[in-house]
Amino acid sequence: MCFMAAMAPLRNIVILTGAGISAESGIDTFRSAGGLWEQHKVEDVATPEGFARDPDLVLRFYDMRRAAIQTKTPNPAHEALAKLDGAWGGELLIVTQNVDDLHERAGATRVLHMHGEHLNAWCAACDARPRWTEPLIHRPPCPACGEPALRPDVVWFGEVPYEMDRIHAALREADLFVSIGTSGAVYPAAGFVRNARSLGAQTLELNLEASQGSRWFDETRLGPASEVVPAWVDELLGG
Ligand code: BV8
Repeated sequence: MCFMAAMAPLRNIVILTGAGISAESGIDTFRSAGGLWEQHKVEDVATPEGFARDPDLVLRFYDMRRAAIQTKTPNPAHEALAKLDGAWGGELLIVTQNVDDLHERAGATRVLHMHGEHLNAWCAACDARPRWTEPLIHRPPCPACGEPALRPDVVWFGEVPYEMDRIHAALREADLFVSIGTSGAVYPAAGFVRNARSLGAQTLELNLEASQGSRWFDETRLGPASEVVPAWVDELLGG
């Protein structure tokens, strides 16, 4: 049942994206077979404790991914969201769990990286967040303070995601919440659909397969993002 046709006029949209939207660009997801976490125990590479225990392992894990994303390109799903961003007259916020820059490279501007970005570093000495495309394993000096104290600017487990107040303000105003390419395994992102529902928004999930949160969505459309996302955007803009 397509509820879109029966919806009240749409003004404000919040879109949550996860690794699945970048999968067809050749960027590994976390939990699919052979995904990122299978090659590494999460607690070894995506926690402050893991970084303190073995900084070289963690820096190499992120150096490999930072280099990899710079060889990838946006896919039709990123391009469709960028088209929607450019055409949508109401409020629109793309909250991404992804640390790649494919939304921006497709042309989207209203993007919020709640878990940080591969292409930023974060200085533990002076708190600067310089744009960064090179490896960190050799402990390069921070451009701002000169200290060899740069880490990936990525939110690890147990760390607080970025701009939560801005995200919750957008959810409060949302008429439609759309989740794309995420397993619904990690909080607080996995709870946004329930926040949105409780605040009166319609909820739509676009994913390759049912997720841990599918039961909370008014509608779930299954298929690869490169197909289901452009179809949804065309329906929304055409409608
Ligand atoms: C926090 C950055 C406090 C690093 C990531 C018990 C219960 C509830 C919560 C917790 C708990 N114990 C601990 C917690 C908190 C914890 C948590 O949720 N743990 C989980 C494991 C239970 N969360 C935290 O620690 C967070 N911080 O809670 O702080 C706080 C909170 C709010 C306010 C104040 C204080 C911080 C978590 C951030 C961790 N960092 N990433 C990096 O990238 O290296 S997590 C990482 O995994 C992603 O960023 C993402 O968030 C998460 C899930 O990944 P997905 O994007 O969903 O990818 P996944 O592979 O799982 O799924 C891919 C999906 O795509 C699948 O559904 C698949 O079917 C689909 N797909 C595949 N191909 C396609 C496709 N879809 C469409 N097309 C395709 N072609």
